[in-house]
Amino acid sequence: MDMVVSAYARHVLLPLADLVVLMSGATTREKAAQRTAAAAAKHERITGLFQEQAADATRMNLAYVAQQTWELIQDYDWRLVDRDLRGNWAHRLWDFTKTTQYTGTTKAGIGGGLGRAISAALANKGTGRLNVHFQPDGDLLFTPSALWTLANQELPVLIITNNNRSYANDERHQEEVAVTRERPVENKGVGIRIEGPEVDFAALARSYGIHGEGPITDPADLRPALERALAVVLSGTPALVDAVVLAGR
Ligand SMILES: Cc1ncc(C[n+]2csc(CCOP(=O)(O)OP(=O)(O)O)c2C)c(N)n1
Repeated sequence: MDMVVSAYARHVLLPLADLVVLMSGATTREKAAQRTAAAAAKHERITGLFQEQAADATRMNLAYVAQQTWELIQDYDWRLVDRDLRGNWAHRLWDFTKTTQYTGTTKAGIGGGLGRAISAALANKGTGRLNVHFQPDGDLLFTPSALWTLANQELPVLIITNNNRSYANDERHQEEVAVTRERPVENKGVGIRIEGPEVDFAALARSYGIHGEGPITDPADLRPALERALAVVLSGTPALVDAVVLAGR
């Protein structure tokens, strides 16, 4: 039987699920319990793998950056103001308990990251919330003047670059296209890799009047840099930590 229910899904779905279980026969309930247990076991196994990667302090991987940031901010009233790292590492490792803790997007034109962080930080201004923002390097190079706006408006945002020194998403596309069109794959980085010279994002931040840390290439240097930047942000102004990460997820 189909039944139309007009309601807010978030208010109705959980009680509805309970009701369905109550109305189900013993076999259905048993099957549901088995599925729940299997999903819980899978969740635990996958979380374990994520945490293993996050604990790997031998290289600047995205899981490590997310974890180091989390350990520092978890006791504050934090907000991830657009966007998560590639691979959604904050969502994999952080404990999100409120919908308001994330104002990010999954898909968007590049150059929009800091603009969206600015609007969230404006909304959070004066509330004591801690704005945290992961910033891909290519995205930042499209709209660096957003750094000036942050400084000008005294918006306390902790910016951590996801600096893989590449427009990496396009590098993957270039590779696929090269294979399909039988062109040399080694050319995939032409116009895409942000190297020779590398951009000094900490210096870029400083040039706009923002506290800059980095470039951080040694995992051991990340936490102290994050701590210094956090102190600046807690004093009410923005700070940027340039984390040079490995490409990929
Ligand atoms: C305005 C605009 N131009 C080009 C693209 C195509 N595009 C999608 S992702 C990407 C590269 C993004 O590089 P970066 O911001 O450094 O992130 P990464 O892929 O390295 O994680 C490009 C060029 C786009 N989405 N929007």
